[in-house]
Amino acid sequence: MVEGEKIEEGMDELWGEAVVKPGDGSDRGQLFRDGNYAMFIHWGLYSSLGNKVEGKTYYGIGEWIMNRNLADIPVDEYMELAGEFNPVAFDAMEIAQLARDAGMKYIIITSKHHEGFAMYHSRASQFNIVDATPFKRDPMKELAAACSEVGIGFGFYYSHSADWTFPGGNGGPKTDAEGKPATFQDYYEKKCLPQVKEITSEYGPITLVWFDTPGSIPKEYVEELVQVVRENQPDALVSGRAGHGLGDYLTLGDMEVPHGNVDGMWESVDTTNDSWAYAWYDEYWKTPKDILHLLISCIGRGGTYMLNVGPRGDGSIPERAARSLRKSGEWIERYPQVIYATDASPWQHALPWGDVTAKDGKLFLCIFDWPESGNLYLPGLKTEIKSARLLKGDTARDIPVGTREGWTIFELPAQKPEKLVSVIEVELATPAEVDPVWGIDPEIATEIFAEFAEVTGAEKEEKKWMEKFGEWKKVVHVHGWQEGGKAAWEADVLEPGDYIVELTYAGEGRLVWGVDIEGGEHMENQQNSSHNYQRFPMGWINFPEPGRYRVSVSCLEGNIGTASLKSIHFAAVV
Ligand code: JFZ
Repeated sequence: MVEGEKIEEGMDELWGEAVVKPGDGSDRGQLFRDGNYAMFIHWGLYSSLGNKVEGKTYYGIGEWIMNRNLADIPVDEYMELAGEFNPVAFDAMEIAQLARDAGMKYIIITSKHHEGFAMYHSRASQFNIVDATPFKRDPMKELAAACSEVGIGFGFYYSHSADWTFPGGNGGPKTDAEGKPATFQDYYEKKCLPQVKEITSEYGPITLVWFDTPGSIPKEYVEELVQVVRENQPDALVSGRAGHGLGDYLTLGDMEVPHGNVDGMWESVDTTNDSWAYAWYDEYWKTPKDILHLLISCIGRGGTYMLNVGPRGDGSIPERAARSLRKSGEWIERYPQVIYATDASPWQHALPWGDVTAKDGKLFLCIFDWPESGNLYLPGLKTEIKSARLLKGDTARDIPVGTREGWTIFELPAQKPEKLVSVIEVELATPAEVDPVWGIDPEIATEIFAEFAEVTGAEKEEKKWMEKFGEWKKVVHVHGWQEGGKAAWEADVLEPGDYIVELTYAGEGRLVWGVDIEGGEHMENQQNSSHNYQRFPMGWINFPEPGRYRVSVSCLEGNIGTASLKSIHFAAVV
């Protein structure tokens, strides 16, 4: 390659089409059906920089540090980092034990990320942790052994398309050492294929190969890579980001928990702070409660959650991340029945106070926001309840249940039994039958997303943007409002009376919105807007009786062309 050559492609070019088919129902799916929760680890040469290069900090996902949007480091200079890489604090048993204590069922770790450095002993490339560093050990051998010792699964992340330091890799140097043009095929044959053979044959049984960011990789290469995994590891899953629909399951966008249930086999990947790889400044950690909330929501929507930690360059795990994982893990250890091998919520979306998982004729109502009134309101359940018990670890107490206007009402003590998430176990007389209609909670503010609206005279669309480097956000919004355009929802009301209505939207400048109850009140109000999605108050509206209502929102005046609606909120006036 040419001295000082830099990588050219940005984030969009490298990603390509990430979408896939749902699971084929083979035995390979067992991992997701039982597991539901895994540890992801991003660890490589970039970890030793931690987003600081020659005294200057670059903000964004750490594993992209050499990219032109961050420190823009020339390839040869970057490769020299290996000579100093010496993760002496790496302790495979400690990491495996942490994952186990966290309640995670397997670990997926970067064998090679876009930087091209093999974190294991590769024969296909000298640019690896055994041959190119003073460390000289193969940490992947150690971690594979440690995982098997503590009884959890082990698997690899492998960046098959992007390789920023090998000639011909996507985003990598365009010429080889002699300055001759290099093709993707060169990279594929000399490095990618042999390395995928290595990681699938030299580390014992692995649970999953997590290919990432297919970019422009041609289909026949992906077919061959998947074939290699099938032959060497017949029980291993292949991630959806292998590309060309050849993976076993769908990986949603990063850090994305869907609002509605998603069928088929899928996972959501997320990280304990805001970066996948270690970033020295990033101390914005998910709390134990955040972690449980995200995990339970994922399971409630029918998926699996994989949560990342980024070890430092010396191999140690940031203590705050470890603490959050252990704390949430202690909760999971008390309530494994709520998490493992459970099914999605029959309500198909979150409820104002929490979320639901289900298993063997039981519902687990997971309460994130404990209601102060002593009543928990559940809309739409049509099945007879045999028993309802408020759990406290291994002990449980029966709680009174009543019904009114099609709602089920649980009587709760004033004190919540658990600081993080309290659980009511509901045993049903017959399989759960639920009307997944939205209920406007009498006590806890209820947010209903535009995603679920019936839209006329406007557009409902998914929008994706990069909030900051490496942080992708997604929203389903309603925009393109025409005269008379409406986003409408059906919702059940239990307690009649006045409710405060707020809207979450983005836009520019002044906007006037209208809210209508079909056959009832109309209200409208003017507010400013923001380029970020923010919540703006609209006013009070009255639901005169209990029952089902149809509520609609329209954009009436102002910079209507910029108006982008995300959700509507209702909170009972107290
Ligand atoms: C990719 C990588 O580029 C990143 O470094 C990290 O490994 C992450 C887990 O995966 O980034 C992506 C790829 C696809 C999406 C988002 C981030 N996506 O489709 O939303």
